[in-house]
Amino acid sequence: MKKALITGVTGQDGSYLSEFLLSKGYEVHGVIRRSSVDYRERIAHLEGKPNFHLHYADMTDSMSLVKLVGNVMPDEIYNLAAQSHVQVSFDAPEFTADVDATGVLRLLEAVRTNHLEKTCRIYQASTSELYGKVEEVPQNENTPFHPYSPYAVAKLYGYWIVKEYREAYDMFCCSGILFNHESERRGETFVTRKITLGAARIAQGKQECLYLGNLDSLRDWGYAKDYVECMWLILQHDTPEDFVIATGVQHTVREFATLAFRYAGIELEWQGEGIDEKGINKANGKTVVAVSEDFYRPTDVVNLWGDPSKAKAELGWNPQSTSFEELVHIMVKHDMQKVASDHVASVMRTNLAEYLEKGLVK
Ligand code: NAP
Ligand code: G4F
Repeated sequence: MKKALITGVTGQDGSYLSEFLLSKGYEVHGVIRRSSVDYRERIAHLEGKPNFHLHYADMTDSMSLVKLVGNVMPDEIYNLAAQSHVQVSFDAPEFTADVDATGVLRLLEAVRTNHLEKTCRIYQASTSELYGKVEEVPQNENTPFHPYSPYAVAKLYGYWIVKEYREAYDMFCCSGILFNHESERRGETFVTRKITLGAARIAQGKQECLYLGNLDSLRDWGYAKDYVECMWLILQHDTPEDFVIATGVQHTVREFATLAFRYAGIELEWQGEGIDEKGINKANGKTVVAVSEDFYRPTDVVNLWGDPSKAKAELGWNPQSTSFEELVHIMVKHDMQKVASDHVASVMRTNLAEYLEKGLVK
């Protein structure tokens, strides 16, 4: 039985990758951080399974990583842990660098300290944000990098230190340069999930208006469930190499919103430009989407479009197994149900509080 160690196991990708590796017969070890609240929602259904184990450690704590790697002795490591929000990286640049840049170095050194450099394969979660202020479209493995946020600069260090350790110490360590991938488990402050949840709430009368930033921004959005398979394929390849993982299809934030609202039962009409642009509900003339400068970034990456030819040819991966339309549909369907069940739960809580106060239940 192969042993995999996943950092960032509580995140969107960590949860899908755990499910994927368990289905392949792996013993899966995940890294969690101490927190005052329970944030293990995405992996709650895996806890208690015989081949699924959790360990406390932190990417900012070398000693914890050295001990962890020595205890688990993994065959494969998937380094998914990161401060992964680009806008937040402008507010917390030093922390972002500590986790997303130096953290990668700490993990590589933990592998060397435990003398696993010849047996343990390492996957680094790299990103299309490295292309940043893009120098060509679409972007492939040979496109020059131009990082355009503290997050991207930190991830660029991660990319280069992985390449350096591969060449200097002959380690099997690789970067997957993944373009945006989304799902019903996506964090609620990333634009896609913010839109699908917002559309669901507005459709069910729980919210009036959704405020967004740059509607013209272009992304190559795929489905996270499809992308975790690629992480595994990269480590099963004969040679350690870096791969671009993308769908090869590009859409604007506006197009994502139009489709999400349509699936939620609202046809949008766009009026105005820039900060004054609005998404109007055609059925009643109400403004349901507006632009707020709060969501503009000091520097924004606006034209990401990946070329997955190498992954297709060398890994046999299908970049379009889930289409853009299917992805938006999956997310909206999930969030329509979530908003409805949150409402039922909240009514039940209110009723229960009232009954307890009146002494009707004990
Ligand atoms: P995510 O949902 O934000 O998950 C990030 C994970 O990192 C969480 O489990 C988080 O733990 C953990 N983490 C953060 N700081 C840590 C620390 N100091 N020590 C240990 N763990 C820490 O991100 P994701 O979307 O799954 O992305 C996974 C990886 O792929 C990230 O490295 C991201 O930068 C990269 N990436 C993502 C995309 C995308 O579109 N999703 C594209 C390209 C690259 P808590 O739960 O405790 O916060
Ligand atoms: O959803 P986003 O926050 O994702 P972003 O910045 O592309 O980063 C994600 O993908 C990267 C891969 O390219 C990962 F490396 C990274 O970890 C993360 O998972 O923003 C997408 C676009 C941006 O151009 C942003 O300016 O949407 C624009 N946007 C417009 N309104 C908004 C909003 N973004 C957010 N988060 N919130 C808005 O209201």
